[in-house]
Amino acid sequence: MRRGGGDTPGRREESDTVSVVLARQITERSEAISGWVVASDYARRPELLERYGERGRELYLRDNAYHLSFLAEAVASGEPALFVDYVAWAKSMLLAHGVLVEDLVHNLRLLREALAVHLQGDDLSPALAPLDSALARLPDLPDAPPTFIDEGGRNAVLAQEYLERLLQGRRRDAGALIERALGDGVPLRQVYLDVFQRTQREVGRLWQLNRITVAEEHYCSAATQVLMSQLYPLVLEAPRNGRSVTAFCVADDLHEIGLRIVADFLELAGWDCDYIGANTPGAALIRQLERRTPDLVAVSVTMPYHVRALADFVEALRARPALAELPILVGGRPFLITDNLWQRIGASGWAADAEAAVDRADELVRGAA
Ligand code: B12
Repeated sequence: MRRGGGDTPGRREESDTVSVVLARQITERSEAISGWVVASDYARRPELLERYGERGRELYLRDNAYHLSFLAEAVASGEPALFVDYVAWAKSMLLAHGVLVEDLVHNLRLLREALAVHLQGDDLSPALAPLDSALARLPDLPDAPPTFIDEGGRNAVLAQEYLERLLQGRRRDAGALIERALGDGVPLRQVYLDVFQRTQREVGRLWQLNRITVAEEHYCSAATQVLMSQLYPLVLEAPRNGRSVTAFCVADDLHEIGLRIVADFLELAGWDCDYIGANTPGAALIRQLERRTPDLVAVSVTMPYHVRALADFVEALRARPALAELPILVGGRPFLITDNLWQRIGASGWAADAEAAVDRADELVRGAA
């Protein structure tokens, strides 16, 4: 598995400009494009009304707005893989909610037609490439993603039992299980990665497949967050190494558990961490960084359509003379899907998980000194 990379700060490339302009058009014209797709499909295939009813039309419109938000980011960043991953997700999600794969195929083909009608520019190929990749891959994409708790994996039994207890609403028992495992010698870092990270991803998969409700997902996430807070004193026991980091998630991104694990691993390695958490506006963060400048900034993004906010943050930071050289370490789901996204947005490096993040953070700060 790729675990991370990075050295000197990169720059957004000139060649991105056409893509960024097209992506902006997709975002601005999303409502018109979605309306065109749905009206065309219902006009061409009257059986849709019979299959999904009047409500189906509303859901279809909503889904297309969602498709377009992912497409826009894949176009802006020149990473079709982001959209292919999204279509894999959408395929299994839609199947679990009774939508036929052939209808998704029609949908994507119509989106292609709609872009030709609604976008302006001499060369629309950067906008069409992610759609073409997704259409080509769609038949081979699995109907359901595989479990994250593979039998035989390190601490897999512990993870499975922890998840079962949470799904049964037995939060205290789940906590007791973790306390016992730590007492039996399972290292804290393994509890974080093998149990919390894995079960969080599994919970997401179960929600995606319509096997648990959003309330059950919230319950599991909240229980794990409480437990992590209870374990925090163990994190603070580590001796300090004299380095500092500010960690945050970009504006509108509410997924903070991954970043929190990264922050706790850095604390365990001796870093002083200003953990800011979810949904942080870039401008406010820059003001804070000017007042209290750390050795490193660590930024998390989960939803691909928030990658632009990160790209804008990087650009804004680099434009401030006092902060221009500050190393920026990035991570989160979009970076697990693509190879070069971190470079394209001008970050200094990326890491696939909290363990790799510590190594990369050390390298970046050593390199900057
Ligand atoms: C919990 C959760 C939520 C919670 C978050 C609560 C919280 N307090 O954090 C809530 C309910 C808010 C939420 C909302 C949504 N979610 Co959500 N969510 C999840 C879930 C189940 C778990 C996230 C998590 O904790 N993962 C575990 C952590 C440990 O993993 P990680 O984030 O990858 O972090 C590791 C690495 O990536 C890396 N890393 C992460 N950040 C950083 C930063 C740096 C600097 C570095 C170096 C490394 C690094 O290190 C971390 C630790 O090892 C995921 C499933 C999943 N696969 O992750 C879905 C998931 C991400 N959500 C999803 C969706 C669709 C949504 C919503 C759009 C749903 C909706 N319709 O409203 C919204 C969007 C909200 C928003 N604006 O951000 C989808 C995304 C699908 C896609 N195609 O992109 C997922 C994948 C679920 C699924 N399987 O369908 N969600």
